[in-house]
Amino acid sequence: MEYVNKKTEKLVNHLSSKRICLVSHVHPDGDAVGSVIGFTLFLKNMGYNVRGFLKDGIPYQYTFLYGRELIEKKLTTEGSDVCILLDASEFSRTGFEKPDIPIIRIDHHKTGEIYSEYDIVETKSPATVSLVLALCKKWDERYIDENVARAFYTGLLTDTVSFLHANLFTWAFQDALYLSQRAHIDDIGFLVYERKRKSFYALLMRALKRLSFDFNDKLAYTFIKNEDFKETNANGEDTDGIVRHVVSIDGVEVGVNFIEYEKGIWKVSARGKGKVDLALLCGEFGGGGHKNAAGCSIEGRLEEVIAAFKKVFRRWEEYL
Ligand SMILES: [Mn+2]
Repeated sequence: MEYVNKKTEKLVNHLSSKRICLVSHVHPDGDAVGSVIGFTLFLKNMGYNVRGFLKDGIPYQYTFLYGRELIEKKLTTEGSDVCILLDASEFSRTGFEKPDIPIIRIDHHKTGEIYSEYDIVETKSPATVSLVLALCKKWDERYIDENVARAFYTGLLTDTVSFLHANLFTWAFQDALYLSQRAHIDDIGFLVYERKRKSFYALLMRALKRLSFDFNDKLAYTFIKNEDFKETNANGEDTDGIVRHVVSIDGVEVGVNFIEYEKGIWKVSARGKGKVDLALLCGEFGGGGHKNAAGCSIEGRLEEVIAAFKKVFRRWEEYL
């Protein structure tokens, strides 16, 4: 916390009277959405000139959040002095062209780029929203209103997979307590997890039918082909959560979903249970993330992509 305290103080001083734009990664998860929306609302409450951007917009499961309508899909940094990159290891993850104004990164991913002396990168943080919350508390906590708190709680809930994972549970629970005292949060779990579309189950059924195992059933994987999206009427948001079913199997250490969003380009979504460092593993393919949740992209035919992944995975075999 020492590091976060020092850095937040420094960043608050630096940002005062600046015009700010906020961005996060493509295929945004709850942490990306929660940190962009929550921070945008907070800065607006304080009277700042702020704009929030997400290339892919707000996914269906987060459309209940107040403030979603403020988030823009096309990045324009004209009129902004600084761009804050949230929950992303590098700017390229935003899907936007890198702007020519200073970038500051606030993130909890293990790997990535450092953009300035003001960056706050703390891997112990349970979510990026926790770092943004620390910043807002330092700034002026009176402006953390109901809507800000609900956005932050959504990020915390989803990035910890409903408090299933956290590098520091005490930190996660302290934030949850704080946010629950500032907003009613009892409906958020339902809104995020129990409003799945039929198309999600159509994709899930295909994925479960294709389950494969290797390395003595320690590795389980499945795949979703580009055609599957059209045939099931699903879109990219419907893949969210499928990999959890794969890794939840008893005895499986690592679960992987290979998703062909674009023809011939497979997005690898990997989840683990602590024995394999998936951030490092995915890093070998130019990706990254956290120890137990990471991703990367691999190009090629499905068989080649799976073989390439297994080849790298083999190096972790002794830890299984
Ligand atoms: Mn995150």
